[in-house]
Amino acid sequence: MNKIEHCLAGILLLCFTTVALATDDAPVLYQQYCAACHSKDRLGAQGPALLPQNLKRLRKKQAFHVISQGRPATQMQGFGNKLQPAQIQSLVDYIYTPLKHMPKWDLAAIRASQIVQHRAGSLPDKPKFQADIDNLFMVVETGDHHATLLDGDTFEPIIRVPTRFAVHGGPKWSEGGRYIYFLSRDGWVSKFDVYNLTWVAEIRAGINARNLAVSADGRYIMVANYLPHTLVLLDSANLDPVRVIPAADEKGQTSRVSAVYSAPPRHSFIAAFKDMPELWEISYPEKTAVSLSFDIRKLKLKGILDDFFLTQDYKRILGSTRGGGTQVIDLDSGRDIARLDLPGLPHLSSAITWKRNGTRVLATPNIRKSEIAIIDTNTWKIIKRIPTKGPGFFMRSHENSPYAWTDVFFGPNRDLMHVIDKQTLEIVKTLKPAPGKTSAHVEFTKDGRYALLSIWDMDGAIVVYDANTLKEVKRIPMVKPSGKYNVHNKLTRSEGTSH
Ligand code: DHE
Repeated sequence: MNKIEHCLAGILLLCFTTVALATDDAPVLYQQYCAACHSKDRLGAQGPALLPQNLKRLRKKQAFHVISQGRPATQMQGFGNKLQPAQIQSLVDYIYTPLKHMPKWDLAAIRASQIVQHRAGSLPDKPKFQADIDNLFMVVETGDHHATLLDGDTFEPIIRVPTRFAVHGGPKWSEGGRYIYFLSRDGWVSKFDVYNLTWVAEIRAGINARNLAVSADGRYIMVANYLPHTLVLLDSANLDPVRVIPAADEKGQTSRVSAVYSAPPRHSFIAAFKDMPELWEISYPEKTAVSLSFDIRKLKLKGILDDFFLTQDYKRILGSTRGGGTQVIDLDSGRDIARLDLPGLPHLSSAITWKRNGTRVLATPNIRKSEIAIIDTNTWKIIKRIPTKGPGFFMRSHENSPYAWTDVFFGPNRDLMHVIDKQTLEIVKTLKPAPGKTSAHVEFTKDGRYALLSIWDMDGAIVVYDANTLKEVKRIPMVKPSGKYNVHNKLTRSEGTSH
């Protein structure tokens, strides 16, 4: 090829690329820009399903804004610098078009997906390694979809195993730390036998799932789904599906499930919904019960709960709506007992509590405002708003620690971590463990002596701090370690961690 031909070929290639990029053929654009996170058939994967049924609360105008600007508090980036407005509009119209064939994900489909590698009872009942089981951590490494089992005394990894794609939320421990259950965004529940360091069973409970909860007695797993609109109850032994509970109101209008949590003292699961103002309490039978009845108590609310927090005694629930407004509901009477002035979007599922001046205070980060709100849980009054260097996502403490840790997850200061004195309610130190890299999600050892912090980076780490002197003790390389979960703190429902 001579120089002129080379130039012409270059111009042609440029024209072709421009034409290809300028296409407003929505299905093509979708495959190019959206499919990697939302799946090629729009059923959701790491990102939510993009179907009209799932977008009920998002007006088309807002969807246009989200595609061009991204969505705070999610991994959704903006495409305004890559796509023309007409192309964005064609994508909006495309995602609001119903699928020609809505896939069913019923009991039969769930059952057909089940994989049992080792049946319950077939593996030894003794750990294969030496460590205090009560002080183990499971670290989820979302960077390359792995999980690391960490010894909480030596801070040495015991094993690192691949997980399903995009595990989200906290994996849940059960039976004294023998088993741990993971959930991926695309609905896979995976059971890991810690004693034998192996996966034992898996099942796909939904097409797009939110989170899972384990019953207090360890016998049941409840999965909250976005798609389909269901709660799925599994028998924990081999993850056999027991029941699919449609998430629907009395008129048959279905809803995505916001989340489900276990309420051990109540012997129940508590679920809230994204598209209907209801709160469900699903009780499970005692071990000795003859019949398998799962009663559902449905409370009507004044507003939708997108995110919520259950008090330590499981008597009250504090819930927030993305559109604004935080309500306190008494779980026994179902009554709305207080309203809180918490502008922005308090991240209540990350809230923690502690005792101060004879009362129990609740502290919540806010994913739209640079503050930590401190609330008296007797009066439900806000007693302090602690200004931070940016909106935060997670918050943690421990019964034995004088400090509460909170990240600055969003904005230019995301490499900072504030340490707050739980009595004076002042920030006493701001750490910068890895300049330029997000530092987030702290979890304590079982005695509260050490705090483990994540550096959310492909070249990331767990940084271990002495929780009293706030000095670094150790750095363990990890691949974007999103969260870590300590057996003791989770199973004892420590006031300083999420449940
Ligand atoms: Fe999460 C927990 C919802 C985005 C990382 N997140 C949870 C839980 C819920 C939730 C309901 C509690 C689950 C549990 O542990 O039982 N998360 C949401 C959202 O609605 C939101 C804002 C939007 C979405 O994309 O679904 C969202 N979450 C994210 C992220 O973008 C994060 C930062 C990265 C990721 O992995 O996707 C993220 N979420 C986490 C983590 C937890 C979590 C690490 C566990 C917290 C804990 O310690 O308990």
